[in-house]
Order: sequence, then C-alpha cells, then structure tokens
Amino acid sequence: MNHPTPVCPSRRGAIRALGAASLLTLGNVSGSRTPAMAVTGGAPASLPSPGPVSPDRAGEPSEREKADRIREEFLHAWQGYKRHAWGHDELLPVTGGHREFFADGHPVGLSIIEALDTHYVMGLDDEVAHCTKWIRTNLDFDIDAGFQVFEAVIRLVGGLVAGYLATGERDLLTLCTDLADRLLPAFTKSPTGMPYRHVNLRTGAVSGTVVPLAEIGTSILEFGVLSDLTGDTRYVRASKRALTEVVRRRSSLHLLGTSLNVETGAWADRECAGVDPPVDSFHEYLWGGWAMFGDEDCLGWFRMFDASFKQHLVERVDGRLWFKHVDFRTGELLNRLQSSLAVDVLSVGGDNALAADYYRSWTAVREKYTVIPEEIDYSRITVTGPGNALRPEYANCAFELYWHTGDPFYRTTAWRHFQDLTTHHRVPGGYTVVTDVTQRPMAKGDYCPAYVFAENFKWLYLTFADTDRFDYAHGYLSTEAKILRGLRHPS
Ligand code: DMJ
Repeated sequence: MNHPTPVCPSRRGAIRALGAASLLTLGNVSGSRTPAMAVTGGAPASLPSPGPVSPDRAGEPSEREKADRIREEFLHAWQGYKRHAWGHDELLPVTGGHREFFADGHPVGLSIIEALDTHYVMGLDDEVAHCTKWIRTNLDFDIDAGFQVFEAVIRLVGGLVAGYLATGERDLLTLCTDLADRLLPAFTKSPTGMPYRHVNLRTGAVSGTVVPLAEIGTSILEFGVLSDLTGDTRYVRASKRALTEVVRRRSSLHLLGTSLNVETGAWADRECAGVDPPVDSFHEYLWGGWAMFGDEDCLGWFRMFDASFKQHLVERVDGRLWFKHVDFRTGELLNRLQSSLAVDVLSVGGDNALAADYYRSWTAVREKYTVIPEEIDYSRITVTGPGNALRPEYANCAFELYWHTGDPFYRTTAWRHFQDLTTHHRVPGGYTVVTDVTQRPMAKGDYCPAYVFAENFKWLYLTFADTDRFDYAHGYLSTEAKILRGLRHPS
C-alpha cells in the first residue's frame, strides 16, 4: 500500500481485522464482516499513533469541530432511543416505537450494551453511568428463548467486555461470563464443535444445524478476551476448535463454501462467497486470533486463504477491484454480486494495496448513488439490493485506512459519507434505514439497528477526534467495533 502522507513515520502495517454483516434485507441484521485478504505484517496488529489535527482550510471545519459534529449526531440518535425505546433492544425512530432483536417479549437493552464503550470514548460519562445503572438493575440472561449465538457473541459478550474494560465495573464482567456460559452449549453440544445457530439461554437447548461460516467462526476475539480476563480457557478453546473444524474442510483450491451442517460436518452449498457475507468475519477473526493472542495457526490460515483469494477471486472491471463468487471446489464463476458489507475488506494483515483499491471501488459506488446500496452486480455497478440498513462498513474502512496510511483521502471521504448520512438517514426521532437509494428523495424505513450505537458514529468519531481515551498505537476493535484493546483512562 502506498503511504502518500504518512502522519507518523513510525507507523507501520497491521491494523485490526474488520468485519461485515450477513443478511441483505433491511431489518434483518445478522451478519459478519470481511477482512483484507492480504498479509504483510509479522507481529500482532497495532494501530498507529494519531496524527496532528489538521489546520482549518477555508470554510472547512477543523478536525476537532468535525469530531464534535459527529458526537452531536450520535447524541441525536441516542436521545431518540432514550425517549422512545429505553430498555428495549432497538428503536423505530419514525413511529417512536421499539422492537426486540433476539426474542420477542425478551428485551436485553441491546442498544444500551452496544453503546457503552462509544459513550466512554466520546467522554459521555453521564450516559455511561446511566447505562451501567440500567444494566445492573435490569439485565438478566435467564431467558427461556433461543438466542442467535453469533449475534449474542459480537453484540452482547463483546459489548459487556468492552463496557467492563471502559468502566472497571465487575457487574458487567459477571453478567458477561453468565451469558457466555449460557452460549457455550451451542459449541459443546455440537458433535463437530462448530456451534449451532441458536441456543436457549435458560435450558441450553440448541437448534439450527446449517450455519454460515461467519456465524461459526466469529467469536475468538470476544471469547479470547473473556478467557484472559477470567482465566477460564473454555471460551477461547471453543472458538479455536470451531475455526479449526472449518479450515480442515477447505477444498483443494484452499477455498471454503458458505454454510456447513454442524452436526454432520458436510458442506450445505458449493458457493465460495469470498469476502462477502455470510462468510466475511470468519476471515477477519483468523487475523484477530493472531493479532490479539499471537495464535500462529490463525495467522497461517489467514495467509493461506489470502493467497487463494488473490488467485481465484480477484478480478478488475474498468480498473475497479472486486471479488467474484465461485464454486469452492472447481473455481467456476457463479456470480458477480457484491455486498456493501464487504467494503471494509482491508488492511487486517498490514500494508495492503488491495485494501485501498477496494475502498476506492466502493467510493465510486458511493459517488454514483450517494448512499451505498446493500448489494450490487459489479459487472456494471447496478443495484441488486437497493436499501441501506445504516451500514457502518464504509466508515469502518475509512477509519482503518486513515490510521493505517495517514492519507487525507480517507478523512475527506469519511466526512462526505457523514454529511450524506445526516442528509438521508436523519429523522426527528434519530437515524433510520433507507429502503431505496435510487429514489429521490430516498425512501426511508423505520428502524435504527442497535449496531449504529456501537459502530457508525464511533468509527467516524475516532477518524477525526484525537481522544486520549483510545490508544491509537495499540488499539484493537472487533467486528462490532467493540474496543477490546486500547481503552485508556487518563487521570
Ligand atoms: C454489525 O452487526 C457488525 O458490523 C457485523 O459484523 C455485521 N453486521 C452489522 C453491520 O452491518
């Protein structure tokens, strides 16, 4: 990767792995994310130091002012949640309603948990206190309902761990451990060790035997940190076994299908989705296993798939980089669909020209449609999924590439993205999804996914703020933007 404007000469490769989400329908928000499939770094990842705040240009807010604007808009979204949906999982910002994400009738305050470390890095200490009080008073995972394991790990386990790291509140860690213990049967009851899709938090009953790879293999960061904090290795061992079982089922091309039957271990399809959901964050967490815990197996696997992606999936159309879908056994082309959730396929493994190229491909899509649609056919950049479920991946990618390279292009495009976000997703009650980016005015839906409080505004804020609450040199964030390493507590 080029380093056009290195902010800090000591910067070197290695940024955290990234993620992306799976379901492409609005309001159905499961998923995982995508890694940069190129490795150059040898050591565990670290974020480079922040650069100096750039001077004002004529008519342009300073970087600090931009960070403040982003925080204001985060608070606009948050006030909507507090006003209309407090204690429920998610806000319906147009009608002022709410919905539960995991199980009807069983709120777990998902948006509150998602927001914890965002409040902290933004210096919103009263909100942190308000949230932790609600959690201490109300949260109880003894719930007789099936929870989706992947989502519970990245959002709830990750959120509580990050909240604990931000606040030091033991209750958060205790609740997190209780939840993880309730999720473990999904792994331990499986004959292969690859987790079932759902587990009943009270009874431990499991269900969902055909599981996409992102849902099988996106837990080593959260469970690994939990094992480190508690000294209980059951969590990280469960995650590592699941990864191992997937990797050993690769084809002779060193490619993977999309979903496995976790009881029989058989592939459920022949499609290699590559960097797209619902596989994406499986690869991201291979890098994460190395970057956070120094796991050499994870690094080797990441490199193996990286090489295979470059050999079998990469293609360029009109100079733009994309990743095609192929039969994972033969390499035969299946389609040229690409999910916007893959936009943060970037520099997980260090300097990576592919990561920068891919961001530029999606920047071209953003420039064409203003708001990036959920899915395109990249052969002619036509829209196949017209909505945008307030996706955070473009901002995620801009943050990573900015701190990786210091190239002001990423701040410029991130700011443009933020402005479009406020233009097209903002409503009086907060922020909401767009259902068709090709219409003018854009058609809006009525839904604010909880990940908005974890991701969109945090990525943008960290891109412009030079906060002393985050260690830009060593920080590491999960696929759900949970800060699992690098929260600082300046006196
Ligand atoms: C979030 O839950 C996370 O980013 C996850 O990895 C994928 N899907 C959504 C965002 O689109």
